[in-house]
Amino acid sequence: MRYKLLRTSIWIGVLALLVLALGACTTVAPAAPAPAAEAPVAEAPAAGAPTVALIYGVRGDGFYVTMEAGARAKAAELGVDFFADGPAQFQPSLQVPILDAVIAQQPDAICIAATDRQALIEPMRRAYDAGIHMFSVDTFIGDTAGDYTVPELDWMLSYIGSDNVQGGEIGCSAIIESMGGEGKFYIQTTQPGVSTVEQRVEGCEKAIDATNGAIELIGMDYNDDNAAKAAEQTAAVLAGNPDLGGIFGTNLFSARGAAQAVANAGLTGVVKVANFDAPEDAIVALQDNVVDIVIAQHPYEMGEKCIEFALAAVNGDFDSIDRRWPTGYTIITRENVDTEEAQQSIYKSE
Ligand code: T6T
Repeated sequence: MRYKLLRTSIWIGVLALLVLALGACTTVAPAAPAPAAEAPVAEAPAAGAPTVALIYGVRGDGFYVTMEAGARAKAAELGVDFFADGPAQFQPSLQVPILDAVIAQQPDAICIAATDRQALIEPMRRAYDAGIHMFSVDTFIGDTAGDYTVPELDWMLSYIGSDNVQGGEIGCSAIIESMGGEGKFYIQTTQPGVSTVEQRVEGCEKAIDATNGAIELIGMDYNDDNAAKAAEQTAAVLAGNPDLGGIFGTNLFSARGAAQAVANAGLTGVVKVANFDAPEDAIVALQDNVVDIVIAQHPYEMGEKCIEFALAAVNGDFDSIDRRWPTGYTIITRENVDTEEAQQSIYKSE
């Protein structure tokens, strides 16, 4: 009975948020796209089929695997030559050489998930200076929260990705609700300088602040996008804080590690977990009560949209490119996990 009430209250909390912000549906619709881009100073389209490259954040991450699948399918549909590459670890020092190698191949456009909001500005600008149309997918660069209309970043044609502040707030509000609105809270995240996870933390802190001190944030650890490290750090926090009530894992690896630590400590159902990202194992953890909400992004759509925009740029149709394309979420709970919509939002693993 207690469990049923708990589940219901999680669901009501999530629904309340969604109803307030966006309407009573588990799909969180994106906000209206930002105005169209101005035509950049870029070279004329190459003869023959245009080529678009996707440079993702890290290899083997279901989120980027799914994004690549969306981009590849859309490229095949629209007659675009497509290739993708990315580093073995989520690190600018490994991603920049890949970007440089891609620039040398002179594609018409690059869709890139920058692994650092500052370190990638200059290398990405090099690509633009080489006449390549530039798009951000997932993460953005700079300090303007993904606003590419500002003069210093107006060479970037679009930022295609989730509203990450909103996502963090949804996840943490749901967990706070399931904690009865009070208690100790902890955040597992990847590394500083990554726009997406930084914004998710910001959204989570908004939810915590809204409790006026009833929820205490006892700490946040950086796991370098490594689930084993996240599990180790979370285990130490659980051991030192037997009254911990809730955890937010800000991405796939952070949440995977946090969930493993909670299960290993025998605290399933006692410590509530908000799981950002939706790989298969997060869905299993949800069904096993180890995590309580899964926030699925729409990476397939990010990949598709970037190819569409890239082709528009190659064709000189800049008016049809939105500077900002938010992709929305599917919020998965134990109530709706078996629906077609929830099942379709689970990330691909290969
Ligand atoms: O959460 C996604 C992505 O949005 C983020 O920028 C990095 O981590 C993921 O790829 C999941 O591992």
